[in-house]
Amino acid sequence: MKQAKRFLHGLLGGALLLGTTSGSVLAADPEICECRPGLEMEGVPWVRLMPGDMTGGYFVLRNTGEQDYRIVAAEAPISRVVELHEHAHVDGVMRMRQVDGLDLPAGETLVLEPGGLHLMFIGLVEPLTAGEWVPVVLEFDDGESMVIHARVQRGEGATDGHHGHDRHGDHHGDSTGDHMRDGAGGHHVH
Ligand SMILES: [Cu+2]
Repeated sequence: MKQAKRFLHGLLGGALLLGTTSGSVLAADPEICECRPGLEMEGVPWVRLMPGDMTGGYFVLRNTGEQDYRIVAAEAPISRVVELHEHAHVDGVMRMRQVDGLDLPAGETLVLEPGGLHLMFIGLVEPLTAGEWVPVVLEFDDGESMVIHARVQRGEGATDGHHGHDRHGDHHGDSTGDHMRDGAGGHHVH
């Protein structure tokens, strides 16, 4: 969340602050997931910044509830079509292909990530901008839907659902040796 805010801040400061003054604009982080009961978004959903007219979207969604879910479609204002895709080895080559749905049974976690399941945004209506938030509607097999917000960013390097790559301000006098830092030291998971 912190990271998202800083990103938004930079964006607004850079380009979009045309006569708007208040900091209240900056508080307008979109809700990452207007989740259905039992569902929790882990980390920040993201859309890859890509040249061309299609790109992928990724998120990690946990089902902590009792109810099984199945996502059967998605749509977003940034592209004409959003498909549900998987990567699969076909004759030794990784290919993407469309799937009918994404299952999210009770107690399970649905992971959309580069090289695996993903949302495919096809026919982008205009070029994306890093830091931009994209609303995505996920539609379920029971006719219900929910909105998530994904942030546009460059490839895996940035934040693909892992965290702790960007923790500044933690560098104070660490003279006790590197071996202290083994493991998941600096990662705060919420
Ligand atoms: Cu794809």
